[in-house]
Amino acid sequence: MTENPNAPAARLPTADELRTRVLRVFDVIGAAGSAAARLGEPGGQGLPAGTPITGDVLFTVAQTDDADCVISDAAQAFPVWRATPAPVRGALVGRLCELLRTYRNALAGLVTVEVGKITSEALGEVQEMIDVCQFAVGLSRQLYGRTIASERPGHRLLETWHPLGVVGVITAFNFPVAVWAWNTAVALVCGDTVVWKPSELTPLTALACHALAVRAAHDVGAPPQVAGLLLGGRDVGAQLVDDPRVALLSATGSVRMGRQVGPRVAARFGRVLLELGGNNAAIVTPAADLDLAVRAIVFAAAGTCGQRCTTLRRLIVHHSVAEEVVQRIVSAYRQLRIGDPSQQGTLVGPLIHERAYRDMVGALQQAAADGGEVIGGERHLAGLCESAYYVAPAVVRMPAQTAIVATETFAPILYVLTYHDLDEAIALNNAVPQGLSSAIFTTDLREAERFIDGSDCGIVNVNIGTSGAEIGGAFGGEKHTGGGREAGSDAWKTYMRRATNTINYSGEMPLAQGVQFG
Ligand code: UN1
Repeated sequence: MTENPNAPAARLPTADELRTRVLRVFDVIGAAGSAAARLGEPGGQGLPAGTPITGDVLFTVAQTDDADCVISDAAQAFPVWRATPAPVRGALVGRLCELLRTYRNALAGLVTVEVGKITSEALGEVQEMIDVCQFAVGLSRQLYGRTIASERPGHRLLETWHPLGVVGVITAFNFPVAVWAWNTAVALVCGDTVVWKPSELTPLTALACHALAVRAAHDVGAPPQVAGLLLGGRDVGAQLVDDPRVALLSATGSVRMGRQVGPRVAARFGRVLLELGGNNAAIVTPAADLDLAVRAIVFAAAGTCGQRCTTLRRLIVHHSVAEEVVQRIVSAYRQLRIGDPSQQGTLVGPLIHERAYRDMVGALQQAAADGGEVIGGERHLAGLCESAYYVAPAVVRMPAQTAIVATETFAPILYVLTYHDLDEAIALNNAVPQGLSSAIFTTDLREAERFIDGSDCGIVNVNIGTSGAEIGGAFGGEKHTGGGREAGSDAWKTYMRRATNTINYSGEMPLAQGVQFG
């Protein structure tokens, strides 16, 4: 792939500058001491903490040497925490919310360095944590159970909700902190304690957020062990998967990971919440407002450099508007500034690592071999920095939905397919193994409603892209996406167990279903 001559002349920060930025964040959030205890020179023992901005390793982070001890601490804190009234538990999450708001810019800066998100999206990720904390504080007074009419006189039938125990949270690199917050804020008000195993690629943001959670606990007099952290590789994650004290394992990552984790937790009758891959499509009908559609499509497909699980990967356009839609996307893509994500005006930051780049190149080659016409996808800034992987987002016109189109490649590739009849478009939307997010662009109410009925995904949008969900709804998807739901709505129910209670206050002993016994 060749350099794009239109790429703006750019300078990337040096590794030393980025290191200084990271240390400043730990200083600002008041965690310099705890970070210093874990951060070492690059090349030392532990997890390499890198940045996709330059591809450099900035630090080595000490791994958790005794995962069992962290899980034990969380298990021991559970009886105290579950006995704490839910609104008082909410106070801890409320304090965390205040700290996140205070350090919003600093944390976003760390997200940018560690995963390469542009500043606005990094701020959005921190905002998502703040939003879910606010939601959870309200929830702490709304863990409602139902009462149900009993068939027997003098009997009351009701449901009560109880904490589960330790919740294990495994998160992916692309939302290094928001997904932890979705799970943790809700689990904590539900009375569970949490042990977090972040992606190996994002130990720095994890250290920072964990330090704030511990501080919030101290500030409100809660046991700090309610929010534990495990830093390490797969072996550490495996301990969380297999430990019988972990009542619920919430795991975000690849379908391959979910296939391993799901059955292992199920084998010990633990509960899982899986948030796996997506292969999200948007349909553009002849009745679409194209100005609106193109803006939404460009953000959903190229934003976050195509590295959201909700990224738009397939565009299913009516044949009558396909030419115009593709041209408008391609011309919008040409104006996206690609480069240092911390610089104002940049819209597309780097891919996370070389493997992601190789996967993108491989997918584009396969698509071309399948008869696809590839537009864009070139590497940028390689002359400036060989170890960082900046790419132009690609649009690929495909003759059909081939195997590569049905595969999730975690990179900014938008496959374009055309359709004649809406049923055919909805069938294409559904004809992939994953079922996370989907969208239709139309001003025709009937088309919109048919899509809401027909899409088999967990998220079905109208005149909105596939990504950028608000936390107020339940987030998650069907089929190979894993079926889990987290964040808002009644997703909290996964973090609690339901007890059905029948209370007899009658002084008689009538049996249900009219049974007579002696
Ligand atoms: C993810 O990519 O794992 O809906 C989560 C969105 C974000 C969350 C994405 N609110 O795009």
